[in-house]
Amino acid sequence: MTYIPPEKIWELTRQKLETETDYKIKPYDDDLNGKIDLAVMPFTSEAELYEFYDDFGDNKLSERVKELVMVGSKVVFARVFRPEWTTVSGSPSVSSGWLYLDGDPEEVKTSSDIMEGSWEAKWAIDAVTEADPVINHMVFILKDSDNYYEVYYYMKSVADYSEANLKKVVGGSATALINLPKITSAGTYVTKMTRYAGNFEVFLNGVSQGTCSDTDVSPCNEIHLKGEGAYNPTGKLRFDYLYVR
Ligand SMILES: [Ca+2]
Repeated sequence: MTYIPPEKIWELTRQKLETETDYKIKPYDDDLNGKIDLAVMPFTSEAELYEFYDDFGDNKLSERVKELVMVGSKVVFARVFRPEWTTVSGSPSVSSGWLYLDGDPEEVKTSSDIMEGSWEAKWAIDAVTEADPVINHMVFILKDSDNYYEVYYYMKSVADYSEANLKKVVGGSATALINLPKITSAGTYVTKMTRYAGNFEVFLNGVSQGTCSDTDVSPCNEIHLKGEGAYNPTGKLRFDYLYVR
């Protein structure tokens, strides 16, 4: 029997989904060797393809519910669908489809090997004050705790006291790669980071905030989401979804 590596199975599946209009993917584990998390039922509508997809719609961080999810009229098909998250610190909670990281700190992590693509997260903050920060770390590419790329928001109600950037940490030393608009008020935000051939671009609410080239951190082993700000518990940092494609 010929060995097909998992990434090749995904590529073949992707080609099949993209080229056939009346496809039938057999149930999970039947002929995909369990390497793909979500099987698509016999179906004739279009699929929305993701490398990684989590909507927190099952209100869980572990023992995830792998139900069929639609985005508009398209069925979600993901190489990694609703992954298992491990709590790094605090007591993260999930309710009404939102992941809450509103302790000081609260952090979760999951495995990821994705070095290229488009990471998008929708998140919200209920309150921003002058006195105490709420900090949002979206660590989309992490090799280890001293080497990673993150989108970082240190939020207060006064811009001079706030900070926002795409940051790289190499050997424990941080460098801002792209400065982003400071967030000084409550609201719901969509942050997207793209990276192709080492070229980063970051978007806030669909608007590009700049580009840069960097290849110092490799490979990727994990994604982390981390909130800080128990001094401002009304902040309630939370995430609606995170996906990569
Ligand atoms: Ca959600």
